[in-house]
Formats: sequence, C-alpha cells, structure tokens
Amino acid sequence: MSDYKSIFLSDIHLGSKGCQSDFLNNFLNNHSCDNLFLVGDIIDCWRLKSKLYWPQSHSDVFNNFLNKSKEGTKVIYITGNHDDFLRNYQPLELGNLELKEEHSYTTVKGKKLLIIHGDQFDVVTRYGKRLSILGDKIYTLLLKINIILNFFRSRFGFGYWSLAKYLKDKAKKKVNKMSDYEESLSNECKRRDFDGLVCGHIHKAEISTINGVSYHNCGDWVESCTALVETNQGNFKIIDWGMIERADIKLISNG
Ligand SMILES: [Mn+2]
Repeated sequence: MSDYKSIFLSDIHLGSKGCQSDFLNNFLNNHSCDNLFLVGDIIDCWRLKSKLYWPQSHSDVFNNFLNKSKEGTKVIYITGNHDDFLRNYQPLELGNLELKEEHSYTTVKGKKLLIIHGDQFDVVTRYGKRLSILGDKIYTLLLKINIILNFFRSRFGFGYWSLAKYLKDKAKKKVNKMSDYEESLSNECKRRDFDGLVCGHIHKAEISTINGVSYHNCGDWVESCTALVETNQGNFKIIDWGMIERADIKLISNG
C-alpha cells in the first residue's frame, strides 16, 4: 500500500533560483502515493524566458515524477499561470501522465473536489499579466535579499525566517486581497456543485472551510516547503517538510 492515497503539490517554480528542489527531492524520495497532483506553477517559464537557470536538482524533480508514474502512480499535471505555455497542449494523456487545466477528484470519503491552480480567479494575474510580471520581479528581488538575510541569521544562530512571507502576510492584512481570491474560488465551487477544492497560486498552505466549501491550498516549494496529502483513510493534512527536515537536522546534530 502507498503511504498516501494522494499527494498534492503546487508552486514548485522549477527554473527559478528560489525553488527548494533539494527539499522537494527528499520529500518525494520518502513518500509514495496512488495519485500525484501537480497543481500548477511547476515550471516557471516567466523566469526561463529571461535567463536560463536549470541545475541538475531541477531535472531530478522531473525524474522523480516520471519514476513515480512508471511505478504506477497516476500523475496529473494541472497548469498554472507560470507554466501557461503548456496550456496550448492540454488536454493531453500519455499513459499514467495527464496534462489538463482542471480535474474533478472524488476523495476516499466520496467528496467531489475541484482541482485547479487558481490564477483564473485572481484579478491581478487575469487582467494584467504585465503588472503581475513586475510584481514577480520585485518578489524575486525579495527572495534574493532573503537568502542573504538568512545566511547572516544562521551565522548568528537564528532560525530560518522568510522576509517575503512576512511582507505578504502584512499586505494581506491590509488589502485583504487573498480572501477575495478564496471567496471567488468557493463561489465557483458552489456554482458547479463541488464539495470543495484544491488549489495553489497564493503560496499559502491551508485547510479550511469557506462559505461551506472545503478549501485546500497546497502552499509552495519556494517560501515554504509544504505538501497537501490525503491519507488512505481519507483525511487531509498539510506536511511542512521544511520544518520536519530542519527539526531532523537539529536532532541529528544534537545527538
Ligand atoms: Mn500561480
């Protein structure tokens, strides 16, 4: 039996420097599943267009997906706004591999979930690609500052801290844009008779109920290292692999 019925990953951003590919490879090597859902922004072609960045560990992530599919895992790749070039080729089915814009999934407990990246419901990315590319550049800069900041933090014995995440959480409190996003997604679910949804896009892992619709966000592998999983018994939970990994490293070094 696999470790999990389904694993849902989103916002990996392969091809960008911020991608935590080592953490992800480690996570993939340690977990098996019947279904692997890649919920968009897996490859970051916005970054690839400006400058090619593709280390071996990014190819390893892809090999991990393909090996899982060879071993019998059904791999479903849902396209996002950063890998929107793939939207020209969907829907596509290659054996155990599927490429599509959205998927209707029936959970172990019999609930019907809409699996979608979510950019389709984000006013900023939908109506202003230019504006969001600018935002993306600022975000990339923040991630770079973050790497330097954390280098010094670790030298002085402080734990990891994400500047980008801190600023985004602050911004959320101010404009409340994200809750608009969550609300429009939940409205779409209601309209189309889904019990809930699985999405990504805003890089914030979460399991909650919004307007009576169950909301699952996979988080990301740039700022945090989070995966959404469905156990064989049908329970959903978030695995924070960055926290677990770091805790393990600490345990080993302590003892
Ligand atoms: Mn996205």
